[in-house]
Amino acid sequence: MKNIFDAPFMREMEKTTENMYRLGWDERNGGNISYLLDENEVAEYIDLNKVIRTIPTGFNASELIGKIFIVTGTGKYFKNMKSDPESNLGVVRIGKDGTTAELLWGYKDGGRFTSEFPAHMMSHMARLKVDPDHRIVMHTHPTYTIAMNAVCPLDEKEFTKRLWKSNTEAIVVFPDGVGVLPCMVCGTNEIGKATAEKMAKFRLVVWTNHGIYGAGKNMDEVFGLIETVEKTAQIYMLTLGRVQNSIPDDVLKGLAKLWNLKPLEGVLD
Ligand code: 2HA
Ligand code: ZN
Repeated sequence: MKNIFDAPFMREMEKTTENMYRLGWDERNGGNISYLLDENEVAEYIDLNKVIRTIPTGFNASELIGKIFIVTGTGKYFKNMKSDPESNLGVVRIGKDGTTAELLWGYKDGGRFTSEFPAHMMSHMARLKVDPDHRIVMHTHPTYTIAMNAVCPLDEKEFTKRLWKSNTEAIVVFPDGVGVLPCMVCGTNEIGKATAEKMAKFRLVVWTNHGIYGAGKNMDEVFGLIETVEKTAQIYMLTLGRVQNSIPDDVLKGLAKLWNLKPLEGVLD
């Protein structure tokens, strides 16, 4: 067996959570990541026949039976991921009943996966239907995104348009736009279902007064989506009420043409 602490997926989780903490997005235990792993790759590092314990999930994830994820732990701090991955992270496999998770590695202190496990797993199910290469769901609390969401209407097309008009990179990085959910109780199956419904269409979903979800095929893609929203929201908030120059619609259309993008419908028309 190879040493799991050297596994590329472990390094990616450590590096990403460290970056997110450094950027001030993940105070205390804020934020969570789940990463769908390749079974053959995981088998190089851990014995897949040895289940440490089973953990009920409280929802049905039958579409994910047998799939293996590395997931941040509930109550755990991104700040501490790298110094003690075995307590702060877990590798889990969705059990044959679809309603339990089999712990294969980690959560060493008796812990369990993030309280947002429903939103993560339901989002994985939704994204895998539209993108077979999909692997990662990332949730975080970026300051300016939350601030901008608080001063904008809940209408996701309006929110997307305000982002696109503030920074030319925005439409290029997320032509598919940003979904917006109203303020809801987090950590529930209900917010999980609502997030997954948005994920059928969007790779980015804002949770009003809380944070953002991103999804994609690798860490760079998902991190890049969220950091571009956050940077753009920062520009929006720094200029709020004093804007002299916002990006004209014909420049946005020009960018879409140049990069062969299909912008979210109903925003520019
Ligand atoms: O676990 O971010 O949404 C901390 C959170 C809950
Ligand atoms: Zn959160």
